[in-house]
Amino acid sequence: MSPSKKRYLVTSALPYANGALHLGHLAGAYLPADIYVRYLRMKGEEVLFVCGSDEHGAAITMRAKKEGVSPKEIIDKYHELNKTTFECLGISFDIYHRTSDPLHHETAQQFFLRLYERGDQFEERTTEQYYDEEYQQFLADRYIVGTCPKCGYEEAYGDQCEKCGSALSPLELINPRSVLSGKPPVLRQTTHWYFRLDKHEGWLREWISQGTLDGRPHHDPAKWRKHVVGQCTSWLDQGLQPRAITRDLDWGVPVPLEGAAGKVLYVWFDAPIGYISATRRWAKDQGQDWEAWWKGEEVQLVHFIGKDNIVFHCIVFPAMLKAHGEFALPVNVPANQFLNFEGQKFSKSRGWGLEQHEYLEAFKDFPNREDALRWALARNLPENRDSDFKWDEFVEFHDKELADNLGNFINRVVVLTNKYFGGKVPALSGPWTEILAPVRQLARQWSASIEDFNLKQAALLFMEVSSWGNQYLQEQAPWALYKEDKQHPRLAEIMGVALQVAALLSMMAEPYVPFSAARLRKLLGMGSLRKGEWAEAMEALDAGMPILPEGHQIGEPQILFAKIADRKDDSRLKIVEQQKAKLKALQEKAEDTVALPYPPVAPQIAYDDFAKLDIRTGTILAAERVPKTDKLLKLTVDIGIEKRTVVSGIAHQYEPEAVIGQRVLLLANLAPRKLRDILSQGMILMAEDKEGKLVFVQPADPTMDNGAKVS
Ligand code: B3M
Ligand code: ZN
Repeated sequence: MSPSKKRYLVTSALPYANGALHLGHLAGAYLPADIYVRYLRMKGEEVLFVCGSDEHGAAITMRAKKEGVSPKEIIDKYHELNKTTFECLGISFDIYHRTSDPLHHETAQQFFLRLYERGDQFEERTTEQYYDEEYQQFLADRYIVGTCPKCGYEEAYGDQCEKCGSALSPLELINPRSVLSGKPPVLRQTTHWYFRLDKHEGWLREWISQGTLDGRPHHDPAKWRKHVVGQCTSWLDQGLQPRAITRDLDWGVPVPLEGAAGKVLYVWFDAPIGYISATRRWAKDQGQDWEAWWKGEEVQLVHFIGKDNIVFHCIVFPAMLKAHGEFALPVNVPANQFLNFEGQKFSKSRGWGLEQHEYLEAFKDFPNREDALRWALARNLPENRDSDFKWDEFVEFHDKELADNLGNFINRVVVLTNKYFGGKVPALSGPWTEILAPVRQLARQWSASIEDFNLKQAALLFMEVSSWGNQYLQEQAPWALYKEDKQHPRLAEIMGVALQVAALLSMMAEPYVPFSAARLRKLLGMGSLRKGEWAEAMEALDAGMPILPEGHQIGEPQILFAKIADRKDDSRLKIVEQQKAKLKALQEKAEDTVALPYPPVAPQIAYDDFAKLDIRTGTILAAERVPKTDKLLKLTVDIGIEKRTVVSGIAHQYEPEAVIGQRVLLLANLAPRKLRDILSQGMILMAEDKEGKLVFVQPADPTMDNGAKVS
């Protein structure tokens, strides 16, 4: 249990300073890291916990454009908001740095130059990229929108279609437009530096699958989460390619080379280096040596992130560190899956979810708001699968576990110790160490679970210790003995045991509910938690010594947790009800908008009316645009028995080449009509969705003959 000689450098993903963070972010990368470092500190380990704002990239400049302000105004605003919100929630970073700090620019540039000077890590490539002539600048992927080639969505971004989820490159977009000028961009040549990730594939594979580095054991791969290893393996299996690590942009860390004016480092190149510059800034302020935290055998680097950042932390950044040399690689990257909110994904545009600062604001009169949230999230962390935040569980976890279980036990211990012994810890007597054996066992499991990043399991073990305490008191019923004899010899043993359990709980509470832990310790007269106190307590118990010695004075009884669902005071439950009502309204609105755009079903017809329609299966053989029209295609359709010419109003969505060979259904006995001098002999059946998107209706089996009748 005693601390190791290791140095733990723990990081949480650097959030973009372009907006507020929601509860899913908190559960993903910040709360778990905080639980872990608070534990390490009380175990007596050397630990440094760094984070900060990611202030570069198109995420920031787009936001600035949207709000009509400078990028600097955006980062200053959201850096401050996120920093103070984390502080309020007790996320105990040693430093919350920012990548706009000149020290970061310097660190990132030095890093880049070191790789550049190695000669074999970078490659220069000249390619054609979109350029906005009016704004005279190259366009980042997010600055180009156009029609998705996969699904036809017209507002797809240059890197991704938000409608169908396909990853895209800007050159694939149909009818691309610049977000800046709204005009079609032109292609221009530009030169960039590419990081030769392909050269790192071999050792990365061994490192990920076996946990070996340079032929030596580095970490235990069995302790990495399966989904993390799985994602890395599938990436490696696809083969690593050189990746562009510079961009044409006027916001970011300038590329420190001659002739690179107007170019900056790609945000995902400089952001992880932010962990290093945060360490440097902290060390500078403390008069310490930053390198001790990044270089050498003792360094234990651990990255807490969400699953969307796995590849950058497990493949790209390790490759950068290795290419640089000297730096330690992460011993674990306990990436979390996603948290949903009442059964649905968080969505800023729909207003579904809750931001951290909104939560704090809504519950501002609730004295235990920080821990209530921390507990509800910790209790249900999305460690190996997505999990769901539910308001009813938020209430239940707080009231049943913190208030009824933990609060009740502590209250009994404090009340009874005051009553029987004037608030002084009695001399421990009897077989108290044996009685405590199951608790010590649970406490050891708790430690091991946290060290293995099973933080949710450790939360449950913490509650188990509290349940053990309640059950112990219930079974021993010291109140009955006291009634019998105020000096009953067993009272000291029972209360002595219960007090040690309470002392352990005050420490086990610290990583999860630190605000309550502090109040609990005050109640037990324990003062503020010292570094290494957990290890000392466990050693004391193992040596048959109590944590709270005889004669130690505890405080007066006090309620630790006011319930949310409190019959006498419904103010807290009311806030929860308001939150639920807000979601219900959103849900109803969403259901309405989905239902509306399609027309109601038309008036009934007789079967004979339907039987008049002669619909046949067919194939489009040829297609061409009807000159001087936007919408019309002239099609030649084979319907088995004959070929038909049909004019169809789909040219705004389908290129002629794209429809040749398309199977269709054709209404064959529609009276012919002349459109732009072409006689159209029939009509192709199409379905139209609420966005106006048209799709062909066709036989589900492609081997079906042309000419078959539909009825
Ligand atoms: N800012 C992306 C994100 O916030 C990015 C993380 C950087 S960690 C070095 O999800
Ligand atoms: Zn799409």
